[in-house]
Amino acid sequence: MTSRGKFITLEGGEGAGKSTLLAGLRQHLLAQGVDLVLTREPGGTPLGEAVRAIVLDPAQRGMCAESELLLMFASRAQLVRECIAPALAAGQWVLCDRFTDASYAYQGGGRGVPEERIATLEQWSVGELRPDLTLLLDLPVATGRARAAGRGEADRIEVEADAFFERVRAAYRARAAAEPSRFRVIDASLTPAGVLAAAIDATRHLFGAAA
Ligand code: T5A
Repeated sequence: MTSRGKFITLEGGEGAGKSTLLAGLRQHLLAQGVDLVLTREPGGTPLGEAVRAIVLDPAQRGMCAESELLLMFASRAQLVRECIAPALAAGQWVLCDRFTDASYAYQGGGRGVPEERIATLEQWSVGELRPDLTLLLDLPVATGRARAAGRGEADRIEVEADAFFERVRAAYRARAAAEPSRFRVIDASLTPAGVLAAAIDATRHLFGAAA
């Protein structure tokens, strides 16, 4: 019988270095012989990528918090069924750039949507699926925004005020503190090599005693 694969998620504020880490971690896991699926949220499926285009579109400035949350979960419900659950069942590992913690941080912490409402949607669209490991790249808001600013035009969420991103950061840190066995908080102000080394260290237990 095939054993279930491992599910790793990357989280953090804007410009924290998730994409940079994803590339390095991918290389490392492949070198370990892991059969790996990379994906992202919002996105990862044709439906999810269409949702992503809508939620990040600066022209959608009138989007209310409830619509934003439901769109994130529409993308997630599709991704879980079309990609994540089948891959894990087939023994593949899944490395996902953001997952449900982002909804608690951005729509919960950032926009003020009550946590219980997010938990209801999580139960409905994700069921019992939780990451085996969540790497939280933690960085002062100003540093992350300065990094992200180097990439050109800001998307609909990136134009929010610093106070919004401070609430997002606080919500992420609170989640990590509440679930220390799932989260590893990484100091994202380290060099890219330092961040990768910390992430690799955090994945060791997923390989069992042999790694
Ligand atoms: N969202 C998402 C919600 O509101 N709710 C949800 O439920 C979900 C799933 C998605 C947006 O949607 C929101 C959150 C987001 O606003 P995204 O694609 O995840 O967006 O994009 P961002 O968070 O905007 O990700 P970024 O691309 O901004 O940041 P990354 O990937 O964290 O950062 P990265 O690797 O691109 O690096 C940014 C810059 O910094 C440099 C890189 O070279 C690059 O120039 N850099 C470093 N510099 C110094 N030291 C390091 N260690 C560095 N690492 C990277």
